[in-house]
Amino acid sequence: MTQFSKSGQAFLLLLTLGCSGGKFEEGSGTAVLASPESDDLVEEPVPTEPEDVPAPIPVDILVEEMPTRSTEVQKNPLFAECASEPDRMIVADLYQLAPDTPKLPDYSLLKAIKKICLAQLDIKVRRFSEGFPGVADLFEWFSLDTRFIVNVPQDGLYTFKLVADDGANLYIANQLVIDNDGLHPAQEKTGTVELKAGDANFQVSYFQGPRFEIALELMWKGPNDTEFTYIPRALMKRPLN
Ligand SMILES: [Ca+2]
Repeated sequence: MTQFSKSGQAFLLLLTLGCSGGKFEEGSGTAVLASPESDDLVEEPVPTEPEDVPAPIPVDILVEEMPTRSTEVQKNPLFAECASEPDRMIVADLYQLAPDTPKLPDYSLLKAIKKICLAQLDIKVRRFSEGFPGVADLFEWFSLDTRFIVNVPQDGLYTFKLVADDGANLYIANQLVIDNDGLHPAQEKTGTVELKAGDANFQVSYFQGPRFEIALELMWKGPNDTEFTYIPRALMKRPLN
């Protein structure tokens, strides 16, 4: 919205209030109002054709037209409560790790803090300072054990690519397909496996070492594909337990 139209609406609002409150002196030809940019009083001419004046826009509509960046982040967070996001099929147990943990933990020795859900494993290298829903300030030394079901479209050889900062492993049907474990900046590893058509249990175990950067991307290339793509969300389901 331009400064001109904003000050025009403020003017009209004051004009309306002035007329209804009886404070406006009829026939003076000018109205005194406060500029939105300063406390100085300015004079502006009063329109002579009041029937052409549009109604002032309500203040609450003006406020709604100006979204902030923080509301955008809240609308599509990386990690969300599973109950509030039923379209997110990747379920992750969140664990806190001891500082200086050098590799993926033994989950049987830890207790998960909570469950969260992701829409896709498409987290390119980025700074992570948002924390998790209900667990603020956890930016480093955490692990996500993610699970989901993929409806494999046809029999054949599938190649997977796993990019992680820090470490991550891919398991399909409890078999290790890619080992990209350890403390490191974003690093890519690939692995090939023969799959049958139908549902397969996927597990991507991930951990973040020192703050702030994170990355976690899983892509695949099927028997007829020439390029890697993310696994289509339409082929994913939440795990049974
Ligand atoms: Ca890191």
